[in-house]
Amino acid sequence: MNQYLDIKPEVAEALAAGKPVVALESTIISHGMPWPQNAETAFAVEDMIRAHGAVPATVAVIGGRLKAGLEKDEIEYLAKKGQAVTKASRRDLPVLCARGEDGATTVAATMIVAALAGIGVFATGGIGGVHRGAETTMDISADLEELARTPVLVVCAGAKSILDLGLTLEYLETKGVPVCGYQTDELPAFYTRVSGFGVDFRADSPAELAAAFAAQRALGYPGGMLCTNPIPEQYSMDPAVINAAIDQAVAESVQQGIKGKKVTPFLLARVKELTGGDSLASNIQLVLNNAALAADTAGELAKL
Ligand code: PSU
Ligand code: MN
Repeated sequence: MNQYLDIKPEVAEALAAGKPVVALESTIISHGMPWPQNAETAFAVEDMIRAHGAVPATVAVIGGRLKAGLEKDEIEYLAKKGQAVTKASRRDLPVLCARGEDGATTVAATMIVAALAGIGVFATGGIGGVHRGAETTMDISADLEELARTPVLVVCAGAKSILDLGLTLEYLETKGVPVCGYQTDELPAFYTRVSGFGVDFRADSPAELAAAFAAQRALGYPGGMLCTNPIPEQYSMDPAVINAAIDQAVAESVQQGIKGKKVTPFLLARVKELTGGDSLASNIQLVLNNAALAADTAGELAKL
């Protein structure tokens, strides 16, 4: 096992027994939601995964250790510390390990730790992607590169239109990352079920999704797969309301010269302020929905 990795005993036992395990990220806890909803959601997501027959492994860096599976007090610690925790993507892990520091892992960093631990399925809310204006800023999330190189199935609700969704799909196509729509032919846009962009393939059941990912593994591809799962109808938001908030947040980020790793947390926080509690409630529901699908798919994968 890697010298920096700690696998929670419950997770290690499940992996050794070939039982389904689902990884979860922690940037969503520290940077994606406010206290105390962030801790409540993290616990509810773990409960949802258990209710669907899998073992949850929330990932983070604590004191320089890469944790595959957190204890409740560790989740609470990250949730309370919030934005003061380092947002950790691929490039940040080595320094945090060397210095013995804490980090909340993004999709990219969570995939790295999941793969080191032997976990194949990961549930989250939204992934990073190609930002609007990337043709001049070159702001492209390391999440996309990680999907190209690390063999983990990531279940999300699509990407927020804080990103350029068309360019994000082009990038994934170039990198050979299969993009699945779960029970849909269209890429969902996180708060809404539609985006106007098509996905590569559609899966209508966890078994179908698991079979596609198993085939990708059998082909020996280095990279992962992205499953986009639309937000349940009753929690989806009015596209006009959410898109107005997103447009305003993007304009403010440009005016204020926000750059680098601060861009995404700035946009997420601003969209949340502009839309009040509505977007937070939707965000929580879609993460729960993704957790259930990821757990069911991990269960199907374990049978193959
Ligand atoms: N998009 C969301 N919610 C999130 C994130 C992105 O809708 O919480 C977080 C995830 O952890 C994602 C990270 O991996 O932001 C991407 O950051 P960046 O764009 O800086 O790579
Ligand atoms: Mn970026």
